[in-house]
Parts: sequence; structure tokens; C-alpha cells
Amino acid sequence: MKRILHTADTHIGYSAYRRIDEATGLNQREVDTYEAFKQFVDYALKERPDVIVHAGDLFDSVHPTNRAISFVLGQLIRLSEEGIPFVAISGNHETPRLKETGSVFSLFEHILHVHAVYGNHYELVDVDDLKVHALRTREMVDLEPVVCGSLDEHGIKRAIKHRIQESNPRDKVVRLKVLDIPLHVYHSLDFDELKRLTRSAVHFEIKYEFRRDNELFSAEHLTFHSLHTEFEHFIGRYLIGAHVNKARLKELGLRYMQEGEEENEE
Ligand SMILES: [Mn+2]
Repeated sequence: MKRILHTADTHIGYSAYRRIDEATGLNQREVDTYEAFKQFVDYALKERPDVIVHAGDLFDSVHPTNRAISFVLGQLIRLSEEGIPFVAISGNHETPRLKETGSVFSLFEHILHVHAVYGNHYELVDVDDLKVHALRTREMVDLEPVVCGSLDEHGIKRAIKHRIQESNPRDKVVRLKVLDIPLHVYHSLDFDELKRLTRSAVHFEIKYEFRRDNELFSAEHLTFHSLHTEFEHFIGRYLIGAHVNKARLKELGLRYMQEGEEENEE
């Protein structure tokens, strides 16, 4: 009986959050990825499977750091020296969108017993009399973010639409960030239309980051007049039924405010 040890999604080199590992001075999450993979290799050396299959996302990125690459090479050499075959199939995190970029997996070609699959098409890997069928990964695209900045409402909507259309989303997994979008523009987006434009994608994720200094609070709108003046403006713009006497309402309102203020002063 053959024994296969399987893993995936080790995302080596992934770094996030602020915590720093004291021993190494590196990002804690990055160190976690190294330690987890080292434990996996230790386990494999103890168990000695007939083959190890890594089914994708060995690295977290198309361009791992030298540190991440060097770490992985070191671990794979440990397995190689013990004659344990390692099949590495490139996942969507490490598969470059452009062929010219080249794959970090090409480095593995130089290590005995490591079979690297990174052509992004179906491949059959023969390891002794075991056959591993490596499938093509789904293309994942991170689009250039839409930065709302000085764009007006119309410009923002056009930019989002344009970015979606030029991404050619059919059959892809696509991610788009819309940065610095004013809340009122977000609320006026035509979500039905966006859904229609992205429907051909396998998955289309749009993340919005809202503008902090919402224009409601921006400097030019920060001029509050006296409560009386604000109330007069409000009554002027407020739509009320024809049966309401606006002039009378305003007069009453102003009088009550006056009385309230006088009471407070006492
Ligand atoms: Mn993954």
C-alpha cells in the first residue's frame, strides 16, 4: 500500500498584523508560516510517506522574498536528502498572470525528487508507479484599485465601470478595491448594474474603503449659524403639507427657541 502525505495553502512568507516575533525580529505571522511548514517536514521525515503532494499556494505570493524562498529550499532539500518525493503544484497565489514573469517554482527543478508543476495547464506527474493529476488553477486577478481622490460622483462611477470592463472578468476570480469613496456616492451606486457587469466572473469581489472626512464634515460645511438662522433655513427648504402655514410655523418655532434660551439663562 502506498502512503501519500498531502498538504496545501501553506502560504509561506505571508505577513500580517503588527506583532513582531522577539527571537527573529520578523513579523509574527510570517514566522508562523515557517514554523508550521517545518513541523510538517519534521512529520514527513518521521512518517516517510511514498510521496508528498502540495496542492497549491506553497508561497503566498508570485514574488516571495529571498528569505521565504531560501527557507522553502532548505526544507525541500531536507526531504530530498531522505529520498522522499515532493510534488509541488502551483496555486493561484504563486502563479504569475504573465508568462514572462516566470515562476519561482522553476528553482525546484534543480532539487532531486521534487516535481514542480507550474505550467498552469493539466499535467500528469509520475512518481514511481503513483500518478498525480495536477489541474489548472483558476486565474485570480487583483485589479489596480480605483482611487476616488478628486473624482466627482460621475467620475467615480465611470472609473469603477471602466475597471470592471477592462478586466475581462469572464471565468476569473477578480478582486477590486475602491478607495476613498464618499459614503453618499457609495449609496448611490447602481449595484444591479455592477452585478450584471461582473456576472460572467467565477467570483468578483469589490471592497470599498470609505472616505473618512465625509464631506458633511469637511471644512466648508462646518459653518453652523445660530440655531435661529439654521431653523429659518430649514423651514424654508422643508416640504410640508399645503394645509400648514409655514410663516406661522416659523414664527412659533422661533418664539419657543427664544423662550427656551431665556429659561436656560435664569
Ligand atoms: Mn490558498
